[in-house]
Amino acid sequence: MAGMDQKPSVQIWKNARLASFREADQGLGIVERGAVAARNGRIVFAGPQAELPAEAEAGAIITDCEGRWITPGLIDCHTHLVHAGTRANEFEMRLAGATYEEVARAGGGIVSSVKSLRAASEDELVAQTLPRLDALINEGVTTVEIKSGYGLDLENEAKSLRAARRLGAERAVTIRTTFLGAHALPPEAKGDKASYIAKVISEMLPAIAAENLADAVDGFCEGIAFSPGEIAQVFEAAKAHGLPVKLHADQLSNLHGAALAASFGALSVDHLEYTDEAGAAAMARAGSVAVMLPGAYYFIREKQKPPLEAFRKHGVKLAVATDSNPGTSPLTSVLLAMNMAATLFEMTVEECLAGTTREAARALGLLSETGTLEAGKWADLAIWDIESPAELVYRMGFNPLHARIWRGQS
Ligand code: DI6
Ligand code: FE
Repeated sequence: MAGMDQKPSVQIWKNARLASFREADQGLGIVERGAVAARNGRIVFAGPQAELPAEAEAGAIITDCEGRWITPGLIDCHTHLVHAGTRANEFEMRLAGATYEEVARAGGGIVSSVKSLRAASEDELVAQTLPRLDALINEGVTTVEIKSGYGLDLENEAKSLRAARRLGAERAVTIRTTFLGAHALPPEAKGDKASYIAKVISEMLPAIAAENLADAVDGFCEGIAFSPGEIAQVFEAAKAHGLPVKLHADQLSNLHGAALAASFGALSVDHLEYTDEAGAAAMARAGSVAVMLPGAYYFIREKQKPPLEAFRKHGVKLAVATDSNPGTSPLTSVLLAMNMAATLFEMTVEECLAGTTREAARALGLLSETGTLEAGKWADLAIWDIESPAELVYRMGFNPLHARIWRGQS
């Protein structure tokens, strides 16, 4: 009787307003009287309802959206969602006057999250991360990137990435994993960055690649982390394993990380507060997406804003993400990240919305699968109780999600 349980394979969402974010269209790609049809988890039609092929409706499950807006499912393209414990104590230290760098040098910072993560089992990591993932999912997020970087040895980096992969089995969401071994120096390295980087390259990366635990490789290029030369070695190794790269660059100072990442054809370069125009031009040539992380800028009260004008002038694509992490951005709201990008970085509504859909998909190398409402892509949709798309950026701490569809399933 298996056949009786099978759902009709065509689903249609009618009577909707669409913001398709199709690149071929202007602006948000708005269709006022629109419909989306999906079969077997993929969009087969997205456009004016009047053009919906009549034969598609026979036997289909039809949902009347009653004039609600449909956008592509949101994408959080930069998170450190898998971590253990919190750093609320450091937050209190900083409120009492300590800077992020002072906290890090005092043995706090990333290293304190490393201790917590190493003490947690894979099951505990999954359990601690699920509420954060659910917070994103409840806002219409259908794809989440998750980095390692709090393990800093093979066992614990692999544990983090396995936990991240498991989250994708526990929930109806696409997870992309990133190996961030070059995030910080573990305490046992006793200041020897060269030996640690050698270990990342010769021990950790090969094992992680062999187990197919990572979809990309990231690094933290900063005075308190790793130098451009050290990051270049990691990127060479990533390339040798056929893995794309991305970089935390120019967040606290300008080490020309953006240009370095671009020279390796990075999928994205992230943070970028101190990037100069040459860096922006190099990113444009390489097609690397600039990922704006206003949650970290806000939370550590940075003063320097990323050079949005230079990015626009050179045609760099802009994404927006939460950077969800326990130290500098304990944020699990893509909607609030968009509001911050608009308010703090003066990004437009269109930039913010494209930055959490189409451009976030591009930043993950997933633009052919998701990020816009177009035939052939996964049926990843967010259906909203709003009057206009600007409301998604405008409101603070309010969630107007009506329904979320991941690969055709609600
Ligand atoms: N930049 C960040 O903002 C986070 N990592 C990074 O490379 C901070 C991570 C932390 O402080 O735990
Ligand atoms: Fe980050």
